[in-house]
Amino acid sequence: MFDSRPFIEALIAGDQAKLAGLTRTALDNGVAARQILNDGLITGMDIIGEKMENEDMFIPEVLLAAKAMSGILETLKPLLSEGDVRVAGKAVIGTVKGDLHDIGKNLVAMMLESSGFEVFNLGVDVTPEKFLAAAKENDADMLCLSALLTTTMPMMKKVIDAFVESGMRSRVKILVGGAPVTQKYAEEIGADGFAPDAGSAVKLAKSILQ
Ligand code: B1M
Repeated sequence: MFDSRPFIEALIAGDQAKLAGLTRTALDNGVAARQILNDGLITGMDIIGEKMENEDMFIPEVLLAAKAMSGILETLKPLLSEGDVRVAGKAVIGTVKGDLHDIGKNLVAMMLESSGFEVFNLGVDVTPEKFLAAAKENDADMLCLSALLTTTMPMMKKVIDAFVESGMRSRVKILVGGAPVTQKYAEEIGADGFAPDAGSAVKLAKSILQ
């Protein structure tokens, strides 16, 4: 029987070496990569998301856990046949044009990926046209926009306008986030939701795509 607890503990501790050892041993003992991913890592990330929301875990620890998980994902990816991973949805994410902050956005991307989303991370300083092209090309269900500056927040509205004008708006849920962004602002610009942190972004994304 697969015991997921050591994986969850090592993930919460951000201990990539321990996680790598546990993964190697489990694979050698015939545990499926899918089971390690779903029962160990994704469950662990769900717990971390809750801890983050409750302020039992803070950004540096969460970044460490996210990094550790990304490392193990690289090991598991080739072993996961198509259909093994619960694909929760396809998400395009990026920091809007004029804004170069990416730490929080990358954390959201990693946590979405860890929670079963296929994520297309466009990076920083992303134009509305680039968001639109990526959503079309990848048949995205969801768009996640990040802005850390009050001066770049209006760019989120420009992205939403571009989706409306192209006729794509009804096909893609749009979530926004970043330190200066609020629920009220999200409603004003016509976004489908706002998440104050990466943990709630995953929760919101899952509930909105259900
Ligand atoms: Co800048 N910066 N910065 N900065 N920077 C802030 C944002 C600022 C608040 C600092 C301050 O003055 N107190 C201020 C903005 C003021 C304002 O607009 N009101 C500021 C400024 C002014 C600037 C420059 C203009 C400074 C200058 O050059 N004069 C300049 C702008 C450059 C540009 O973008 N064009 C600038 C530059 C930089 C650095 C390059 C040096 C660096 C960024 C490095 C990088 O990202 N690779 C930087 C940093 C590090 C910061 C602070 C200190 C930290 C940001 C951060 O990474 N936080 C920041 C002050 C602060 O926020 N305390 C500041 C940690 C991160 C995990 O949190 O990004 O909030 P956060 O992400 C959270 C949530 O917001 C949410 O989830 C994340 C995880 O929980 N979230 C989402 C984020 N995106 C989401 C998307 C979603 C959902 C949730 O989609 C659905």
